[in-house]
Amino acid sequence: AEDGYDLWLRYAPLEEASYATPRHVMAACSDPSATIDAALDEIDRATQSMLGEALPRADTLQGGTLVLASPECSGMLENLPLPSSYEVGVDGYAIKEIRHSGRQITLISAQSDIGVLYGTFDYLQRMARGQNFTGVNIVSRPKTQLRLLNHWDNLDRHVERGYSGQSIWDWHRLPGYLDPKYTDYARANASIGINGVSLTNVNADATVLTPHYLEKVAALADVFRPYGIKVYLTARFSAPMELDGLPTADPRDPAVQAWWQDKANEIYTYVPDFGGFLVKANSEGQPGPQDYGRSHAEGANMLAAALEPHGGNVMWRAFVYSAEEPEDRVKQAYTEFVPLDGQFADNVLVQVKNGPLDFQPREPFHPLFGAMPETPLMMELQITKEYLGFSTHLAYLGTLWEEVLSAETHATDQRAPVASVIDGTAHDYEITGMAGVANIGSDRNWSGSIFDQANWYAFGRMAWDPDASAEAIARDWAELTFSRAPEVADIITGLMMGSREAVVNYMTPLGLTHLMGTGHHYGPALWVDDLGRADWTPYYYHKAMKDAVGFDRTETGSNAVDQYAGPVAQKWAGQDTVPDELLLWFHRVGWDHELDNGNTVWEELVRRYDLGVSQVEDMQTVWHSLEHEVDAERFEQVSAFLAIQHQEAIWWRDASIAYWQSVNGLPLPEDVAAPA
Ligand code: GCW
Repeated sequence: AEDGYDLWLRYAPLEEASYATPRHVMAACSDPSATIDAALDEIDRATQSMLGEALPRADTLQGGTLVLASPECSGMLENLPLPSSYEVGVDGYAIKEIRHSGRQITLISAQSDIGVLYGTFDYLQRMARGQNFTGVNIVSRPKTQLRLLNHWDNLDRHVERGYSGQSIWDWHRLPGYLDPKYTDYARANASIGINGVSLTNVNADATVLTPHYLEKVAALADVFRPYGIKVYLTARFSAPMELDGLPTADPRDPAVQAWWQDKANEIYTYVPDFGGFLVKANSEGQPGPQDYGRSHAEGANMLAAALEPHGGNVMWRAFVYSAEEPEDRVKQAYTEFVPLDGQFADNVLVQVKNGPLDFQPREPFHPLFGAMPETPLMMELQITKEYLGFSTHLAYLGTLWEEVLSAETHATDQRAPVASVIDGTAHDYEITGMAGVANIGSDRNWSGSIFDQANWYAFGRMAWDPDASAEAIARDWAELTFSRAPEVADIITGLMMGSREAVVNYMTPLGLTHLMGTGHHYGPALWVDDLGRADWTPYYYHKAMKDAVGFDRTETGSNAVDQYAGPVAQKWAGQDTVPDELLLWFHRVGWDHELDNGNTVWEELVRRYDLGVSQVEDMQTVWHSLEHEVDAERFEQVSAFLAIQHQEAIWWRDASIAYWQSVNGLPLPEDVAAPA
């Protein structure tokens, strides 16, 4: 059934095989590792599905053989030209058609078996997209080292901000029962280069660190290992107190340090290649080093010291802000972390959300990017759509991520786009990484909707290559998921490329932000002004009054704009130079403030809300044109979700306009259609 379970690994039958389609497959070693076996299995499965029968295995070289080889797997064939580590790094790969011992072969090779597996997935996906392999010559290496999914999954299987069912980790049945889904999950991740998963919620308690759970964690790690995926866990800072009754969790206390060292040693007896800890500390009520007057660096370094002998890393989140702190929320992380630059241990990465607020439909890039040259910064993206309509609204996030990754920080003499900070080139970081908050759950289609699978896919591709094009990724996904017919793939790619801007238009145009319903973050709540916590209150973010709207973050206001490098700050500080998209994020202006296109802010707001609704209508029309190109099951589900999105875009528009009018008393602009 076309229920979405197969994700982008559907391997739809090929009408005709490319001329250079191999006739046999072989690994260049007689006793392949579990990873090479996984690659061979994937080739079986994929060719069975695409070509009607699995490629036969060859044990001697013949013309037309697909050969898998690495330094570990080369014994059976002499003098195979393996790529150098300069070309492919530890886990990149090469796919080449070559002549070897007088035979024409296709060689997938790497410096490691996992590189071969990545190359195999790339090869099979290209085959699925109908690529012709004659003379193929592909070299790919990831630009970041740590490419992680962060699950916000609790042990009771509730997923924080999850919209696709319960957690896929069935803790109750682990370790005795290994759901085959875990293997499919690992395949999907490996197919896009993801090499780590943090299993538990950053808000979870410390239970997962107990032996009873570590056994279960070990069972998952065993399933993932052949696919190159390491397991990480969240480490609640107060764990020594909660699990073993220590009187304190102060990172300077030797007993606390010893506790973490013992705990790390213990974890490695269960999971010898354990990746490390992900930590949310002193943020939204979580315990942390500041409870004892210690800095984030001291806290992170204590955990880092415990992991260091085993080669593990600490990912310390920079998502910190507090209600007691009067400083503008979007400034607080920079204020706290920049002074700590250079103080973190070598195996610590600071994990920073793409923007300074919280995964909004649009934010400027986080000012920490470029501001911590001595501290490896990872980027944290949110794949699950907490603020973008959960799993019913169609919003392809590739464009959102491309926007932030390509933004220029001007942190060095070069323009230093955010991507160059993340891939380590701007500041010569020793370790690099990217994390995505997973949108995966127990739903049959994994992600809650078919189009949300594209966000998982795009995350992996962009973690591998932060300079990748959102459009190219959308097209690859559309071809793999729906159809390799160019007309169909074009239409679906177009639909995806405009989708996020539609959401921005009907929810938070012109730099407005954080106007969603309190707590659940679904639907408009612009009018909420009395939550008792300014930093969670919509009014705090728009500050609309009779004469003006927007948050002044220039010198005359919070001056958050000053946290950016000179050229960026200058541009955004000017009401005439800031792009319209960020106007009300940085500025407070009159409703009659005129924009470049001649509209007043009021007129433009109304126009954009309307545009957002009509963009969703266009998406519906376009989707309906595909009725006969897409299977009925997926067609109907997408259609129904688009209808929900349409209704809710109208809800956003009408509620927003009505609220603004109750404040500014202005009539609807004349040339703009009245809300239905
Ligand atoms: O986006 C906000 C969410 C919280 C989340 C927090 C965080 C895990 O509303 O649910 O908690 O961010 O990133 O820590």
